[in-house]
Amino acid sequence: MTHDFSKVIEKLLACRAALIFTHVNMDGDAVGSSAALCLAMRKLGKECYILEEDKLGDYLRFLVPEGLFTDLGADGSVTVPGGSVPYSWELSIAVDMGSDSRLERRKDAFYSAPASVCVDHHPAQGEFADCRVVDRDCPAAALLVYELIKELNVEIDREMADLLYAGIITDTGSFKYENSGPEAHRAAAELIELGARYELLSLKLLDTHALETLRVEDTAMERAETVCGGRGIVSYITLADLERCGARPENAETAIDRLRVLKTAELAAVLKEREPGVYKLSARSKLTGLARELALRFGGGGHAKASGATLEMPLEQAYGAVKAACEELLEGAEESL
Ligand SMILES: [Mn+2]
Repeated sequence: MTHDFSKVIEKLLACRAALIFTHVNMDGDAVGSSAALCLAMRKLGKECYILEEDKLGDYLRFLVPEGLFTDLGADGSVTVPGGSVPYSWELSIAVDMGSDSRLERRKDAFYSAPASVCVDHHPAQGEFADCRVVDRDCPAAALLVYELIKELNVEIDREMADLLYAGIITDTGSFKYENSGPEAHRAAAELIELGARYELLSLKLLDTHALETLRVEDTAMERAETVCGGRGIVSYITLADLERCGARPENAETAIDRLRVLKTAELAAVLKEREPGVYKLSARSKLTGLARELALRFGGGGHAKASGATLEMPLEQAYGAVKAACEELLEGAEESL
């Protein structure tokens, strides 16, 4: 898998300072790809930071060295650790971000730079940035960033290898998803040769959950209902549930994976209340693209088998609509399991 990074590289090399943006609610690929690129830029002598929208989840913190993140001030300005004047940068870099809607409050900051690039692997949802390398068939943004860093001739140290490996295992479900073809395996092998701590990373990223997360998963499980004779499974998690479990929104992220393993389920969906009356839909399908079809029905998108949407309506209405849509999609689709 080779991509033409020449224009992106031109911009990376031409700037003095850059700011990296990745999707809100960072996962292993978002943080892995953006932090590895940030470290590579610094090795090239550039000033570079990642502008966060929300704080990194606890389980990802061990991956990232101190001093890479900065956040948006209340007045919308960007300051960097130790600097009092607003940070000024010439290049905005988006990684692992399919749409500029995922910039949320950082949108003005992103477009305030004279130039912008985007390196991504989501199906395009409206083009943004002056210069783009987008490959929707690439399993992880970290894989694109790995290729880019090699082309920049930056030496990949163990810290960077860990970050890139983390991105790959996150987005391939530890090489279980359809997207984990030979490129992902080959890159993973190379990154292990460069020092990536694969056992520790798999353990910490994929096989470890906080007690609060297990409690939220249990809540979603207890309440789960099957639709279409067990071909679908749906559930929801409210803010009150999170409070009862002593949990934070990120503790609800894995509930969908618990539901998804139901033997007969071709499609799984979970609604997670983000703020009163605002529900994030997460959908997963096994062998079909039904997850994306479901998300599209609610104005969302994502990958064929893993996607999401946002519903702004009362819970009863949102949950009813999702159940009905699952039922309808499954009835219209041939049995896949
Ligand atoms: Mn990704």
